[in-house]
Parts: sequence; C-alpha cells; structure tokens
Amino acid sequence: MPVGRKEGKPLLRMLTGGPGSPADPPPIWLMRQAGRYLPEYRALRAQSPSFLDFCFTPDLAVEATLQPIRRFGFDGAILFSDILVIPHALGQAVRFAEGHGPLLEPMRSKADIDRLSATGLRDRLAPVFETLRRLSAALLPETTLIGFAGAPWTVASYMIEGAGGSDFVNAKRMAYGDPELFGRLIDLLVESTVDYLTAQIEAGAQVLQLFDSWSGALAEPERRRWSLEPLIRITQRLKALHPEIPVILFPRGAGLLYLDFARASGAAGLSLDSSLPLDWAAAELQPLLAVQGNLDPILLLTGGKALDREVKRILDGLGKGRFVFNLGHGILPETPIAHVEQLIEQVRKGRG
Ligand code: 1CP
Repeated sequence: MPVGRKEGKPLLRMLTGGPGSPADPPPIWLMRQAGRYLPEYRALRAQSPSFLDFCFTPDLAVEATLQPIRRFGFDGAILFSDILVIPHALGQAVRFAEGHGPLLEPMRSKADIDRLSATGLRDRLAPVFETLRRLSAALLPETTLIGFAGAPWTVASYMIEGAGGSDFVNAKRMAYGDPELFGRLIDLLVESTVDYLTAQIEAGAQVLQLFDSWSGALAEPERRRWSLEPLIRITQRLKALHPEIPVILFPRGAGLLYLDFARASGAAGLSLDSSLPLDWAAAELQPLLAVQGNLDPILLLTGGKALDREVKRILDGLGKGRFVFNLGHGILPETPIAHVEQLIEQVRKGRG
C-alpha cells in the first residue's frame, strides 16, 4: 500500500539540505527496487524478450518504475533503465542473455574505441527521456524522480571485458598499460554522460545518481584517476548547468577514498557500501554532505531479528545527520517481499 508522505518531497529536501533535514524517519528508497523479486515485474518483463527493448519501451519502463512505488511507497522512484544503454548509444553491440547478465562485443584495441561515436546519442536514447517525462506527470508530488547513469570506470569495464563477473583483467591492463587510450574512452564517457544526464534533467529527473559499482576493483592511485576524477568532472559540469539538481555518487568499495569523494566532488550525497563503519561515516562524511545506505542486501534474505537489529544500528548510527535509508548494493532477485515490508515498517517508525 502506498504510504503518502504529505510534507513536500522528503528525499529531495534531505539532499538539498533544506529545512527538515535531518529527518526522523529518514527518506527511503532501495537500489534495484524494481526487478525480479516482484511478481508483477516478472509478468511485465515477459512481454519483451529483449531487455534493451524493454528499457526502450516507455509504457513498460514507466510501469516497471512505478511498481515498487505503488507497493511500498518509497520516497524515490528511480528511472527503469540500465547503465549499459550508453555503450549501446555509442554504437557498441549490447545484449542481455537470460540468466547471464549483460554481453557486449568486447573492445580491446584503438580501432574498437575509434569506432564509437556520440553523434545521435540523444536520439538513440529518446525513449528514456520520454519515460522520464511520463513519470514526472504520473508520480505523486511527494515522490522524487531519480535519474541515473553508470560512472565512466564501471561502464568502461563492461565495454572492455564484454561481460560482468570477470576480474577486470583486460580493463585494468588497458587502464594501467595504455592510459592514453583508456583516457580517451573515459573522456568520451564523461562527455556522453554529462549530455545524457542533462537530457534526463530536462525530461524531469530531480535527483541524479552515478553508479561506480566497481570502483573498489582499482588500486588506489588508479581509483583516484579513473573513478574519482571522472566523477568530479561530471558532477562539476552538471552543477554548473543545473545547480538545483542534487547528485549522489556511489563509488562502491572505494574505502578511505570515500573521504575524497565527499571533499572534492561537489556531490550532494554519497551512497555508502556495507563495508563502511557507521561511526567513521557519521564523523567524517556526514558533516560534508548527505549519506545514503548501507544495509547489506543479504540481510533482506535473512529477515527476522538479524534484519531488525541491523536496521536499528544504521538508524542510530546515521539518523542524527543528513541521511537517506538505502542498501549497500542492489536488492537481490531472491529477496522475499515480506522482508522488504518489514524493513520499511521499521525505518518508518524511525528512532522514536
Ligand atoms: O529482467 C532482468 O532480469 C534484467 C535484470 C536487470 C535489471 C532489473 C538488469 C540487467 N538491469 C536492471 C535494471 C537496472 N540496472 C536499474 C533499474 C532501476 C532500479 O534500481 O530499480 C539500475 C539502476 C541498474 C544499474 C546497473 N546495471 C548497475 C549499477 C548498480 C549495481 O547493481 O551495481 C550495473 C552494474 C548494471 C549492469 C547490469 N545490468 C543487468 C545486470 C544483471 C547487471 C549486473 C551484471 C553484473 O553483475 O556484472
């Protein structure tokens, strides 16, 4: 049952630091809140054999975005799409094999990178913008519409490896061994991502999140160069164009470098993975910006007292500062709906 929250947009307000932030209870949404753990998603998904076609059909993408909002009344509705629509729009062959995740034609050489082109990017991604326009008309006024993109390093790693689940050997070899070539790919992704996210704002996105899911795979100096620096560039460019739109960064596994993301990026929020100590995040990060996170998605499989205990620990640890409740990574397909309901009920009770 949707839980309407009457007082404006709690998520947007928390991120912009307006009156009423911090808040008890905090706003909540969950990464990958749309998807296979919902029976209504599985039924909708069956209507399109190709996952990319599914993402590029506004009727279906709007419905997939709204399903978790109707069921749980989250404070944020995240656009239903994927980070790999950018390689597709740049001309790389991308498909999603049933049970295997994404499969791309791997890029290994200068010639592969030279073939990419950002010309026509907005045309190729036009259905995404149509989806956002329809969502901004359909959502209740208290729900914040979140647009997103993958971060350059994470997207580049899929483009070079050709699939998930590798040890990033090819992507890291190019980054470490031929930084000039790799840098050209990153520059193209920075430009394309700024353009793509600007068009998302124009179509109605009110908050943006950048997913750097594989930041933690890079050694420290390369993490600065290929994860942190491109995200600073994107965030600064977006801020110059649209200072009113908060940007959340999710450099998963960045460890102590989270501090540099908080200090140097100009982001409004940082999404914390589950490994970060709450007292450290509260002392070092929260004075600088809003934090979001960081429940281990495995606890949503466990449920019961273990889930309750951890939700309380996170609310107590971060709830006194600017805070958005979320997971430390995406929700898993085998998650029982009853555990998501248990989580939301407890978060909405607040710290009391
Ligand atoms: O129907 C299906 O089973 C397809 C599964 C699926 C879904 C539901 C994929 C394939 N993508 C999505 C949607 C999606 N992907 C969203 C929608 C909005 C929401 O959160 O509800 C978002 C934000 C993403 C972002 C995404 N895609 C990321 C970053 C976040 C993360 O989880 O780390 C990444 C790494 C991807 C790549 C991707 N797309 C799909 C899969 C299975 C994967 C991961 C593959 C891997 O583990 O390497």
